[in-house]
Amino acid sequence: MTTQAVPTVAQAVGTALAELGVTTVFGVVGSGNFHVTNALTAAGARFVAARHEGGAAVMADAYARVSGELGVLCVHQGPGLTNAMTGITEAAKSRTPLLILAAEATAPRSNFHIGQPALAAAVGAVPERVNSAATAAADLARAYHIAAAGRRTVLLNLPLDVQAVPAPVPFTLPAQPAAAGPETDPGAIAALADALVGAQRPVFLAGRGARHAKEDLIQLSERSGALLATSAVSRGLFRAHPYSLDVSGGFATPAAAELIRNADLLVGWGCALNMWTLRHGALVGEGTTVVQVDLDPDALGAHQRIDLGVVGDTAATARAVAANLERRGHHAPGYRTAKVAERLAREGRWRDVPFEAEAEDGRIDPRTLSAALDDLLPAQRTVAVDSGNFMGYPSMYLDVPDADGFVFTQAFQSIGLGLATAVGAAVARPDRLTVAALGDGGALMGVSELETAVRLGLDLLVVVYDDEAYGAEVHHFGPHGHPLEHVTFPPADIAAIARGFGCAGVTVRTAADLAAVADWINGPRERPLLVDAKVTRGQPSWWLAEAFRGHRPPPPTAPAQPDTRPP
Ligand SMILES: Cc1ncc(C[n+]2csc(CCOP(=O)(O)OP(=O)(O)O)c2C)c(N)n1
Ligand SMILES: [Mg+2]
Repeated sequence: MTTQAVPTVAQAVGTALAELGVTTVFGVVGSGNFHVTNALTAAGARFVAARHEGGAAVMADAYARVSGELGVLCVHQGPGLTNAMTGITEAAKSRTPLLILAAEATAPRSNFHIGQPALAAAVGAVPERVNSAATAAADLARAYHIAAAGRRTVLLNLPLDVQAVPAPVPFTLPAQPAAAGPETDPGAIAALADALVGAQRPVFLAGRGARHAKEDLIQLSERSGALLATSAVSRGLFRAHPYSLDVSGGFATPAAAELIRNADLLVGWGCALNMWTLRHGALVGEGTTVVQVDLDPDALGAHQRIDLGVVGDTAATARAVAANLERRGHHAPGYRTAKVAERLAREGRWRDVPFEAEAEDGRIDPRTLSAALDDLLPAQRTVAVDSGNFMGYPSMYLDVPDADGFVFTQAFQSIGLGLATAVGAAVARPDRLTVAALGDGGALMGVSELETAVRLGLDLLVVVYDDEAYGAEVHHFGPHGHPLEHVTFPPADIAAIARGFGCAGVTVRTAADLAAVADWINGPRERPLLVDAKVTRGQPSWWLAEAFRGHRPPPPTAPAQPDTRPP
């Protein structure tokens, strides 16, 4: 920390952010963000140094999701920002409140110069800039407000020349206008109440926008007899509730899918009702009434035809509808019959669904692995999942204690984010064991953050579902006779790689090999453990075919002649 009397703009910005309440900042430090980072930490914030900006961005996103705080990422100009772009895109698509402090090369001929605002805009982040010393406090206040109150991912560019000049004294941030929530139309409240009164088998689907509305939704569901389901990102919200269906969509158990399909009323609460949650509409029965409640009018009906759209906060709307039902004396058992309760108790979890383990020499069925891990892990856990064919196994076999216990950075469907997601979540919840569930492809893509996990001393278990392949592509294209040489790999000793980073490492080929995992879990857990689980390769996961329907046309059968077109 320099001792000059008048702080520079860089120093004033860092200090002001810590004073605004920023506690934790993720990043990689270069010359351009050196001073702002030091000012943040001098004023009391914690800086978590990642090994790649892609990891830092995802850590900041996951930290925000789990802690409920504003996420803050701090990067060098140019490549520091481009390295972070995939994580920034994930955050922007997820509406994560995230403030990115990025140095910005001012000289157009600098090697570091790129169009940073255009880059942000291209991925749905909000470009902002500290334009001058005179406007710096107002610029910072505006960017912070858009990110925190507006729940947006904001790129605050910090031009190098502006950073270096003295800041105004005092450096006072102007107050920002209080956000006015939308007035919910009383007619829409009454219409939703009418729909609930008329329904015999209502089901609630709670998305990210209902994470804060748990208690209000449970109360309304009790009054109206609704079953409770979530989208994948809100998994865990209704955990342990006797009428919880867990996740709706591709991850749903057969029992949950059938109960949702047989609903006569579906109400989406802060939930996009997209193809993932409704299996391309297959979970919407013929004649089912669909209602959607969302803060954002543009979200209504965007993915799924709806019969009624309600603009409003999910918690406030649920309370208003419950009050309406109370006035009418409506209190119905609805879908909450003894038969449904029994069925959910019997077959409400994937772990209750029988399967025949796939046999392959020296390899373990991913379901056997996941169920055994679920038994071994402490109940207080955070589960972070990467993308790939394997992803359904940890997502559905590993129980989570609540919605903060499941971190699903899948809005951009990028592989390679799972490990950094787990690191950010572990920083947010050091009281819980964090589990990173990765494919071998995603694990090797994001592997540098193993060093971060070791350095930070995180309570972290990394499980690699290692099929030595991009299994998602193998199972999609293989059955059609396409060549697979670019999506299959020779065996890699990922446990040894992890040991090189300072982790403990175990290779698992049979259920008996899990004894070493149990020892680690029940021991002092002094260093993270990576489990390289050599999983069977014969079958695609149950949800994969469903997922591929969403974003790729069915592959043609392999042509007789070699085909060099990209898939
Ligand atoms: C950054 C990125 N690159 C490529 C893809 C395409 N892709 C989707 S799944 C997948 C395979 C992932 O392999 P792995 O992590 O081993 O999981 P598996 O499918 O084998 O279970 C790939 C390459 C992607 N989604 N994101
Ligand atoms: Mg794989």
